[in-house]
Amino acid sequence: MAILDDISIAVQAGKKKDVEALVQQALDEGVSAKDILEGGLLAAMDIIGPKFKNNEIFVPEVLVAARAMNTGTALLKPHLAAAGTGSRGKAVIGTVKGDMHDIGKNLVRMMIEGKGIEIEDLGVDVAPEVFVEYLKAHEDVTLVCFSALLTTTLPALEQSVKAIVDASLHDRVKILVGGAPVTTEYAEQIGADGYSPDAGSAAAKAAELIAS
Ligand code: B1M
Repeated sequence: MAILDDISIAVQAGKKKDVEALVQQALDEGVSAKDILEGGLLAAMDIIGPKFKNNEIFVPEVLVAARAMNTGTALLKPHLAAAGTGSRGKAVIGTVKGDMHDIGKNLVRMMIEGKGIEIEDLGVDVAPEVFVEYLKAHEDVTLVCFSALLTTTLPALEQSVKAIVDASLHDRVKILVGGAPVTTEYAEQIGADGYSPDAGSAAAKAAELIAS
């Protein structure tokens, strides 16, 4: 579909305003949010990823592309999953310490919200003690979601899980982890309660963990 290619090209070029206008146009033309996400926005990241790896493009270009991408996903938010009526529970999410990647985390947050779960977003580069302080101050939160995108921040993921356990919060709070370098085996090894490879399955897992 031409408009999806246009969205992908605009994201790659970091043209935030064009992305905004094109995503809105696609929605107005009746293209589904899922198709816009997968065929336009994520398709752009599939092109950017290898170029970044091969040093064909660099951090500044990827950063503006990521901003354009986040603008597009924010527009899709109300369409990606209908919000449930009433709260099905409370959760908190963040990207672990040392890690600045937030596109995947933002998608996971949106999909979890779509399940009717209230979720606070602590942002990126979140230290384990910040999660712990938040959970101590919010006793009705029963799920913490950690996102990690770098192999070098996997230790921070493990430390975040350990901090929850050490603070004696694990009886009340379930732990969901994910991100490109994370696997089911690694999640089990570090003591997380759940792992999901993508935003859709993360939302389903979040609902399951909150209900258990
Ligand atoms: Co970064 N980066 N980056 N980067 N970056 C990767 C991850 C990399 C694979 C690129 C590459 O070399 N091919 C590589 C990591 C290699 C590795 O560790 N094995 C890499 C690197 C090396 C780096 C730097 C070190 C580069 C440098 O400075 N030399 C640096 C590190 C900065 C830091 O964090 N401290 C860096 C910086 C950046 C930017 C800032 C420029 C930018 C991020 C901007 C932003 O996020 N606002 C960036 C980007 C955009 C990427 C790529 C191109 C795209 C990531 C992305 O958003 N993907 C990425 C290459 C790639 O992935 N192809 C790359 C789309 C997103 C929807 O997917 O994030 O995987 P993803 O999320 C998915 C799942 O993983 C899952 O669901 C999401 C949706 O389906 N998921 C969860 C994520 N969190 C979850 C949590 C869950 C469950 C599922 O439960 C709680």
